[in-house]
Amino acid sequence: MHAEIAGAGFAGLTAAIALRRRGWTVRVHEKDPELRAFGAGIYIWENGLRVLHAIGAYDDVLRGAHQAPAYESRRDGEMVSFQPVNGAHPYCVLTMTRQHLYAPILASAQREGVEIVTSSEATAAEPDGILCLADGRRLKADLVIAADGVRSPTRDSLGLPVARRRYQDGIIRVLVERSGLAGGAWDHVIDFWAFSPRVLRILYTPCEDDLLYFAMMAPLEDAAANTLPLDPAIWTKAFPMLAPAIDAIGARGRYDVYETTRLDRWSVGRVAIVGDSAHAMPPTLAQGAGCAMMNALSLAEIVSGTTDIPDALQRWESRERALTDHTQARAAELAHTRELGSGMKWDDVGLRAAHHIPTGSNPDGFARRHERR
Ligand code: FAD
Ligand code: 5PR
Repeated sequence: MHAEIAGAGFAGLTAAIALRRRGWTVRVHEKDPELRAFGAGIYIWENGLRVLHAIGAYDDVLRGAHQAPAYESRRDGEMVSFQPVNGAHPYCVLTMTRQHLYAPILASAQREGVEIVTSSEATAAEPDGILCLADGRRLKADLVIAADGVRSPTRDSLGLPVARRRYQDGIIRVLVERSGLAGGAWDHVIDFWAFSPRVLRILYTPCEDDLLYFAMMAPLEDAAANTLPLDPAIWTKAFPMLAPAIDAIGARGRYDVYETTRLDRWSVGRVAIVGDSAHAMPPTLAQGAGCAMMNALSLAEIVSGTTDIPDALQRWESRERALTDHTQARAAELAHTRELGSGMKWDDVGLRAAHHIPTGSNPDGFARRHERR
C-alpha cells in the first residue's frame, strides 16, 4: 500500500511514520525548500507525548524539553490559579521550541525510510487517490493525505464546504533569552494578565536551552501594543518583573491572528484531511498539534489491515471526531470570553484531550519520565 502526503508538518510527518511502521511506502511533499518548524514555542500534553512515543520521537523530545513544576495564572498581580504539573502530578505538559519538537519527528521519519520531497507543492487531490503537484504531475496512491495546514489547497480542491473563522485578537509570539529569569517560580509556566489600566497579557513559558517563549496579547484596537517591533515600555509598565526579558526582545517577534476551520467531513473517497487543514483551533488549550498528531496516528492505525480505504476513513472519522470537535469548541469559547484571565480551569471539560489515550498508541508501553533536567 502506498500513500502520498501533502505537507511535512506535525500531522503529515506523524501519519508518514505511523504508516511506514505498518508496512506502507510513503512519500511526503513539502512546498518549502527547507524542512523545519517555524514559529516560537509549543506545549505538548500527555496525549501528544503518547503519540511521540508511538512514532519513535519521545525520548529525543523529552531530552532537554522543559518540565515546568507548576502552571499558574496571575491577574493584576494576584495569583488566580496554581496547578502543580509534571512529576507525580496527574497533568503532564512539556514546553519547548517548535524546532525542538520538529527535529526528532523529522529524524524518526528519515530513519523509517519515509521519502520526503522539498520544494514540492501540492495543488489538488482527487477522490480516487490522486495527488496533483504544481509541476503538473499526478501521483496515484491507495491513500492521499491533505496535511497542508490551515489554508490547505489540497482540501480546497475537493470542493467541501469549509467553515472558516478569523478571530479578533492577534498575538505576538517570540523566543527570547531568559535574561536572569531562572529558578523558583521562573521555572513555572505563568499566564500574566493585566486588566487595568490596560488589557495586556504575556503567557510566559520556559523552554529548553534557556529560552523563554512569550505569547503577548493585546486587544486588536490597541494598535500601539500590537505594532512590531514591539514597544518595550508598554509591556514593562504592565509587567515590570519581566523587564529584563522584554528589553531583550528587540526586533524579534511575529504577529498572527487566530484562524480556524471546520469541515462537514474529514475524507472524500481515498483522500483524508488531517490536522489544521481539517480542524485548526484557537491555541487557548494548546491542543492543535496534539489533536493533529493524534488523528494522524489513528488514521494510520485504522487504514492498516484493510483494503477498503474509503470505508476505513469513515470509521476513522467516527472514532476520532467527537473529541476533536469538543476540544475545538472549548478552545473557541475560551478565545471568545478571555476566561483564561480568571485562571486556567483544570477540569475534564477543557483537558479531556490531554488525558485521552490515542488510537494506535501502546497504553502500557508509555511511561512518563519523572526526572528533571
Ligand atoms: P502545519 O504545522 O501548518 O503544517 C503544514 C505543512 O504543510 C507546512 O510544513 C507547510 O509548509 C506545508 N504546506 C502548506 N501548503 C502546502 C502545499 N500546497 N503543498 C505541500 N506542502 C504544503 N498546538 C499545540 O498542540 N500546542 C500549542 O502550544 C500550540 N500553540 C499554538 C499557538 C499559536 C499562536 C497557534 C496559531 C497555534 C498553536 N498550536 C498549538 C497549533 C499548532 O501549531 C497546529 O495545530 C499544528 O501546527 C498543526 O499541524 P499541521 O501539520 O496540521 O499543520
Ligand atoms: N495557550 C498557549 C498559547 O500558545 C496561547 C494561548 C494559550 C499554549 C497563545 O499562543 O490563550 O492564546 C492563548
